[in-house]
Amino acid sequence: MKITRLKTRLADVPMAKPITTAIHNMRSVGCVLVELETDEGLVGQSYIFTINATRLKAFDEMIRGFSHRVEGMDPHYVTGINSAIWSDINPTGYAGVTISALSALDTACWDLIGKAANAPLHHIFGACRDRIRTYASGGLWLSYSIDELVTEAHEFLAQGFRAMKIRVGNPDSSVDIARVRAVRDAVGPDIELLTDANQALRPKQAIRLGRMLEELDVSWLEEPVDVHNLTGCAEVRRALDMNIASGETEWTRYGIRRMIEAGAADILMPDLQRIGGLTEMRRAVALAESYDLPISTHIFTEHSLSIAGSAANCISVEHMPWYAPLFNETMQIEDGDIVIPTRPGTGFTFNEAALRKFAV
Ligand code: SMN
Ligand code: MG
Repeated sequence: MKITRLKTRLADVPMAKPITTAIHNMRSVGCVLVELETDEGLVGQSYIFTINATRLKAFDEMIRGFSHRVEGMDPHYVTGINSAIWSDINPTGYAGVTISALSALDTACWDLIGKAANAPLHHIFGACRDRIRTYASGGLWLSYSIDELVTEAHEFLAQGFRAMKIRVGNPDSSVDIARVRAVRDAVGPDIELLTDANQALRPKQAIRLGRMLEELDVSWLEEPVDVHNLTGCAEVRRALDMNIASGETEWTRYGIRRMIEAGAADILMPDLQRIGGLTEMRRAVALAESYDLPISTHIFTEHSLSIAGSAANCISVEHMPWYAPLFNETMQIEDGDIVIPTRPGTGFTFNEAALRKFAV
């Protein structure tokens, strides 16, 4: 099988209403959609995203700049393609637009490998499970009132979720505590609550907040401090009984390695785009496993399910509904789990009508 053409399209999917975290203001999800056409008629698909579609063209340009690395190649040689792009980006660096481009091309190759074998990728990687614990993450934003938080928490329960993530990181921690307490009271003791501070806190403030969150039986505090402050994050981790989850802002397995070496997280959260695609994701996950550390994948839910189905140390996936409008297939939630699809490749294909509707 040979890749005959790299094709990209841009889309911008508006959110139902604007949302905020401690550091993000989002009103839409911009995507570069990548397709690798082949001489066998199969098409490998993947995508990367930018918040509010900013700088989308720069990402598109970087991806298309690697057309010579995929066109004419057999996608089964994905590790070789990955290494060639890795060498190409040496002068530009191993973060940001370069690694995002690598991610898109690598994952599209894997989608082709699955489609050519007529098998889901977790079977190809070596499966360990057919379903994975998930938590509702497309909500409970920092911008919501307490009434909105409570209403949405009930909606998540009705949708089949048994866990959900609340954004925290208000300058006044008592505001965070009142909000988390309202959700805890609404959902009862059996639902798992997670929190994400999106790097907003100083270490001492994070420790204080964490101690109060422990009283509300919160399972993890995510990204408590600035991403560059690994020492501070490790300090928070050592001071709390509660788990620290982090890693979404790290690039490649080397970012994950730095985080592990610093002792900065109990649960690592690799992000498919920022890690550099499924090849690099599997390396990062295996690295975490060699330190007996669990992982929980960050956003990119549909395209991370093959990792969840094949990595023994994957404890959950973040359920982020942003990209769902782009696909023909929907994620199936049952009793708090996502059923890992057995369709070939990633198991998700672009919906042409949606791509026309959201085209940039
Ligand atoms: C998050 C990431 C990207 C945009 C908004 C929110 C958040 C998460 O950190 O983990 O979902
Ligand atoms: Mg986060």
